Amino acid sequence: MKEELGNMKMTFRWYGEGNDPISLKQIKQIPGMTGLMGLLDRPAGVEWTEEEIRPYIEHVHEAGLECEVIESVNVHEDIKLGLPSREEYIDNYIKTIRNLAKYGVKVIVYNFMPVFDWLRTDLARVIPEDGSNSLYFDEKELGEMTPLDLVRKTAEDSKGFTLPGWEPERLAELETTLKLYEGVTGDDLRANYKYFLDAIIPVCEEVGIGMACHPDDPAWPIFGLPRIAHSQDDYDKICALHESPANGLCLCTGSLGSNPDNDIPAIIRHFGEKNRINAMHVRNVKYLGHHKFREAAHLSSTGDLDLFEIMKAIYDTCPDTYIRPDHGRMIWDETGRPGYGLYDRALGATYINGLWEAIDKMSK
Ligand code: DNO
Repeated sequence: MKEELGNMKMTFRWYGEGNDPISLKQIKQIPGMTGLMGLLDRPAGVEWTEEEIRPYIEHVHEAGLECEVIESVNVHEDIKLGLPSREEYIDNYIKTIRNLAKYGVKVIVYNFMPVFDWLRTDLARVIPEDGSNSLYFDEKELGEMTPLDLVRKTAEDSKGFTLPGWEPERLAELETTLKLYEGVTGDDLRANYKYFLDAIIPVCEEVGIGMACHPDDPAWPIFGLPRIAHSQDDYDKICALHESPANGLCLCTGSLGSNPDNDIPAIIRHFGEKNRINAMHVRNVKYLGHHKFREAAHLSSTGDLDLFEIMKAIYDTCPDTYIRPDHGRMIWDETGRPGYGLYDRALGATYINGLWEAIDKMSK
């Protein structure tokens, strides 16, 4: 966790040299950008060694950027399922935490979603108003697809880019993994989660790392799998599994906000006041019907979330957090990783910084 208060840090997600068409130089040129939510392309369950971490972090520093947040260190399915083999994977997770801390990492973003991370039914739905495109979800379309169909479609639509949460090794064993989840309830998943947190959080406290659990996206159960992180109540339970500021959230406004029942500014205030927000993903969504939405530009008036109220809640209750402008639309003929182009995320960062400056000056 960061030590200084009242000093939000704007960061950018980057997929690494050769894996991201966006360069560190371009990221550095976005006004107010302090660093990355960075990642190493490692499969879930392995130790990230110092030999791998050191050159990566040095390379980011050479570009004039910080790397105090890693997104994500993925949690192996055996940990979520509570299988005996979890011991080895938890050991590796702990070694990774220790190794990352040695190189200045303060926050690790991760999730505890079974099998799938985020889900969409279209990665490039054209927005009729302006001809740009963005990620889109319609549960009716999902209803006709099996999990395997969805994986195939997502891979086809991803334009050759690996998508976060859709790493090939995770999906190779999809059918077997889905079978293992049969009969696993939300309470079972929470019990396995507690086992994991009880093992890692004391280490995080010792080395000064805050864990940041990302919400289910979309914010409701999918394919009958247990999902336990899509409401304030869910997160209250997660926080109670291991009481510590190191057991915190990555509050993603667009993921939680996919469900209009979630009052995002109120949820930020609730957990910000408890010192449990270790990272923020800020973006907007446009509701199109029941369990149907598309991602919008960050500007409040283009979607259904109030970004001013969101930034005000952050400013008032967790002003020291790390923020990244989350998914953007594809605009200006950019081609790239769906959700993770340069232009719209840079516009998003600038808008968020503008809101922050205004709130800060108005508050003084
Ligand atoms: C999607 C991302 C998620 C997030 C993970 C964190 O675009 O926000 O994949 O990185 O859930 O582990």
